[in-house]
This record gives sequence, structure tokens and C-alpha cells, in this order.
Amino acid sequence: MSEREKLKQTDQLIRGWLSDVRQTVIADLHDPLSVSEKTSRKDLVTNIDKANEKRLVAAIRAFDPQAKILGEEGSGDHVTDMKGHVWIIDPLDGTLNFVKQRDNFAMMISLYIDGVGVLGYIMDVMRNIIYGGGPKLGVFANERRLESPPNISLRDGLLGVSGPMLVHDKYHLQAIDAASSGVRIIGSAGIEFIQVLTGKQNGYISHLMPWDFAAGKILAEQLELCVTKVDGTPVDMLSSNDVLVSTKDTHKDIVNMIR
Ligand code: 2AM
Ligand code: CA
Ligand code: CA
Ligand code: CA
Repeated sequence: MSEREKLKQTDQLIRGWLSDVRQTVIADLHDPLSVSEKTSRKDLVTNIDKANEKRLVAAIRAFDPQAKILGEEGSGDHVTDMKGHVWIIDPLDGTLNFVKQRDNFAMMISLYIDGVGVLGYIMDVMRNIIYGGGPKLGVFANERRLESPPNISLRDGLLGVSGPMLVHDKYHLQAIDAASSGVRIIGSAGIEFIQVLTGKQNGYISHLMPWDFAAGKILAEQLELCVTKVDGTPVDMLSSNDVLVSTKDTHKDIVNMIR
């Protein structure tokens, strides 16, 4: 079997894991949640975050027992380097949206080998669409291949931002807002990445953990989008970063305004 055929099989397997976990989320969607605060009343974890992570970790362990797993809720490993196979998972992204809206949340999985992004997946759970693929496969929204979005400038597009960063005017975000066609705040990094992948937004800026951007980075770069820290330097896969994902022209515009 060629490397590409193997990756295609793995792609189908991962899509299956996400679909299986989604089914349990949808089946229990209106059951009472067990919610606890992590760092604040705006930073929550539910029984669903934890259950999803356990299921995804079990699936990855059965498939790739030697691999390291970096997950938000602690069912994975303590990962200190990107050597070998590293799976990065966010079992429920946009937990506050999940709790308050039962909408606009995602699940994300990615595989890095020796630090290189190989496969990335973002599932929009309520729309039942998996955006996934990688450098050897291209990017697909379920069965539909995605083309690179148009390279629009800051002025001509809608920019996704983090609410707290906009309020605190971090990186002159209010001036960047004024220079764009407008800003949008969705509250799920995964859903924000999808907006950029599909050309509905020309970029997104937020303070993110590795599991928030690991899958989106692989997909965005495959579609000729830029993923860096907001100052234009490379992101660190093992710590938090102020991340900018955008079209090439918007990237130039924003990095110039920030520097
Ligand atoms: P989460 O829901 O998986 O925690 C908006 O809050 C976005 O930023 C979400 O994608 C959220 O992911 C992510 N995020 C990153 N760090 C966060 C933090 N300290 N508190 C809340 N959300 C955070
Ligand atoms: Ca969280
Ligand atoms: Ca997240
Ligand atoms: Ca999460």
C-alpha cells in the first residue's frame, strides 16, 4: 500500500471516530450537564468534554499505541516534545457555547510526526461537517474538496477576534477592527478556523492553546493561508500563543500594523 493510500485509510478511520463521538453528543444533547469552573466562570469543563476525550484517547491508543497524546482535559500524556507521533486533541472546543447555546462548538484532532503536521480535523458538531485532511490528501469538508480561499486584504474581509483581546485593545485590535470590514466573535477557535478555511472570514486572532490551533494550522497551511503568532513569528506547538490565521494579504496588513 502506498503512503497516500495508508493516509486515506487513517483519514476515514478518524472521520469515523469523530462521527461516533458526535452521535453520543447528539443523543445526550438535552440531558442535564455536570459543569465545573476551571480558571473562572467563563472557563468551563463539562462531563461531555471529559467523556469525549476519553473516547478519542481510547480510539487513538488502540490504533497507534506508541504515540503520545496531548489533550486538553488530561486523559492523554504529559507531552514535552514533538518527536515521533503526537496526536493533539480538543474533545469539545467552545465549551461555553456548548453550555449556553448547544451550538457553535467543535471537536478537533490532529497528528504531527516529528513536528510536521500530517492530518488535521475540525468537526462542526451541530452542522455535522468534518473539515479534514493534510498535505498529502488536500482538505475536504465531508466529501467536498476545498479550494484555497481568495487572498483578500484586511480592508475587504471580516476578521474573527477573541472578545477579551478586543476589549483590552491588545495589539491595537480596535484599529485593526476599524481597518477591516468588521470583526466577528464566535467563541470557538475551531469554528473560527472553519470560517477562514472557507473564505467567510479573512482571518482570526486569539490567545490559543496548542489543541485550539493544531488541527486548523495543518488545514489552513494546506489552503495557502498563514498561521503564525500575531507578530509573524512561528507558533510554538507546546505552549499558548497569540495566534493569527489569515490570508496572505491580511497577514501582511495585520503584522505591519502590530509591529
Ligand atoms: P475551549 O472552549 O475548548 O476551552 C473562546 O473561548 C475560544 O478560546 C474557545 O475555542 C476556547 O476553547 C479557547 N480558549 C483558549 N484558552 C481559553 C481560556 N483560558 N478560557 C476560555 N477559553 C479558552
Ligand atoms: Ca476549555
Ligand atoms: Ca479549545
Ligand atoms: Ca476544549
